[in-house]
Amino acid sequence: MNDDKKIDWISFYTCIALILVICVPLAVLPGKGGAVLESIYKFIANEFGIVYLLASVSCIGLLVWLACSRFGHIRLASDDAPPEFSTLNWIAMLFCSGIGAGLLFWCVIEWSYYYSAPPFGVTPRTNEAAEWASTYGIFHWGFTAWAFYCLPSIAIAYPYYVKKIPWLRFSNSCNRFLRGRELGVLSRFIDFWLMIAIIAGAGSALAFCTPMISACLAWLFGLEYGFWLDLVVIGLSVLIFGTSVWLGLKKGMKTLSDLTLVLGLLLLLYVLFAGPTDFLLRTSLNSVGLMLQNFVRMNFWTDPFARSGFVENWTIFYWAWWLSYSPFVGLFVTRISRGRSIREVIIGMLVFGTLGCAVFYMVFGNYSMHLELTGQVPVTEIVTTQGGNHAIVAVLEQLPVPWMVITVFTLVALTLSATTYDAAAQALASSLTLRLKEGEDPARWLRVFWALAIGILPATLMYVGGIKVVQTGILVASLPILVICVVMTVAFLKDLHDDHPEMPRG
Ligand code: NM2
Repeated sequence: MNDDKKIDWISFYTCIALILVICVPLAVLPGKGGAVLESIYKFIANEFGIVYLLASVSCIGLLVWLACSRFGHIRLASDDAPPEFSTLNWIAMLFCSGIGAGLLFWCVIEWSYYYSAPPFGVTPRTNEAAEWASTYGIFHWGFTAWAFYCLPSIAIAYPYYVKKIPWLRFSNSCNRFLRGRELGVLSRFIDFWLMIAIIAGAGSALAFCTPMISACLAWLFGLEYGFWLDLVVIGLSVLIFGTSVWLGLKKGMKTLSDLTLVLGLLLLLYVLFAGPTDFLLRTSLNSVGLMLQNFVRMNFWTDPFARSGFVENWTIFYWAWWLSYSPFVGLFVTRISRGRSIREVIIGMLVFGTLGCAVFYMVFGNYSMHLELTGQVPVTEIVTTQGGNHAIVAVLEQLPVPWMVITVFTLVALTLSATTYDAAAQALASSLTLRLKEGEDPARWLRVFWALAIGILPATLMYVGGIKVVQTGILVASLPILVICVVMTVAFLKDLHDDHPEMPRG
């Protein structure tokens, strides 16, 4: 094996041991493990919820300041070489790395939850509730959420490219405080936690998406929807992203991301024009206005008097979910952003990331809402009685040539989740590789190993504990990430000021 790609065996085995320590008790005592996790969820959401809200606001504020500041034009590269990937490829990859098929699941049905239990004390199932319902999903996948991805990306990329730390690990971001102890307990703890967050986050994606893809396949091929079909779907996803990981970044992930982008755009255009175009455009424009006008309110809303649970159940859960993905997305974005400036990364992620998610919500979410409001499909009822997957199929079925729509929808879901796992496997593999030169991929076997491990482990967890366990896991896993993110931000800002004391304004 190439000596430059030496594996950090201690971390490797400790990571595996950690996964077993978490999974085995849950597998053996599913009920008990689930109950413990559930009470932890409540405790964190109630006691620390406000910290997540504060973090999100600070994160977005900091990024806007950074993009406008003299530091914005700092290039993330150690030489003058042009960016490694074209801007379009780069945007496609950064979108696809952090967004999985969960987007497709939630964008079709999320509004229905808000319509029946709206925020701000609005009366359920009214026109006002519908306006908020079509807006809140965009907010939960919008600027604030992407800020959680963006800050770690820059904080990891800066030490890697500018300070030339020769490996690409999550703990790099705190290197200022860990210098000389790169393989010490604290550094290793940070890198282990990346693992835990990936397992929790990836589990969530699998938990939501596998049944959705199964339901689509069951409809397409007239199969019986059930456990075995879910297993086939997991196998299929693992096969796709395992192959992509094996092929490497340029042949695998890049191709898959481009394919996802094209298929996704075609699907959106089809629904926009084959569906009620006028309604979709009106509701979308209205939501943009409503969100922009209430952006501050939505970010700062703690619901202090009514305590309806909306903030804890939705906003805090979402922020935790984005946070749990943020380390691996940060590592992956670092890997693909050589030659980009800090400003470009911020704009690329906040603007294009938000835009990408928003169009799915605007087109699919509002289309689905239209079906309910016109009495064609009782989406809310199907969601509560049969589950989101059936509601999604019932919505897609209404479009002209439904088999084509459902086929493309399933393909986009498969490729989107494959790209997310691909990025996660890359991040894990690079975290366990000592000395990784700029532009280099970690060893192939290690990437494939993690691709299989993160496909199989969350699947086991999911069937042992169910979605609730996975959701709870996300919140638990995200709390230490929140602390690490604060430390990394302080380290990053101190480094910036030390390295660029008197730069002219740019
Ligand atoms: N986030 C973006 O399947 C997915 O879309 C996973 C979920 C963290 C809310 C990503």
